[in-house]
Amino acid sequence: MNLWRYESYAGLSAAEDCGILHGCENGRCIRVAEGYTCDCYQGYELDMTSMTCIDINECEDDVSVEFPCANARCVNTEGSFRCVCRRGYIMSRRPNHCVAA
Ligand SMILES: [Ca+2]
Repeated sequence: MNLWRYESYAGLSAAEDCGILHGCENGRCIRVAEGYTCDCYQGYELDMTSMTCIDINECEDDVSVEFPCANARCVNTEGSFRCVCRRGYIMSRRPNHCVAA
């Protein structure tokens, strides 16, 4: 049964089990018709050339339609990002949204 096949491979991480170099670091190895691929964790995207999940730089303009931080500087972190309020601004209740102090 197809579902069982999928389940049996889901969650493999060791390179020798996965059949992919580095074994889907920052992701989950899944079996597909073509062989194996990596289902990357949130905040990561698959780099097809190296078949590894690499951090998404959320602070880059082309990633988000909207800049993720309001009145703040965007700092890219591994698997995520954070916003550092500009001088004279403090973090509001809205996530990643700074308001005038
Ligand atoms: Ca990031």
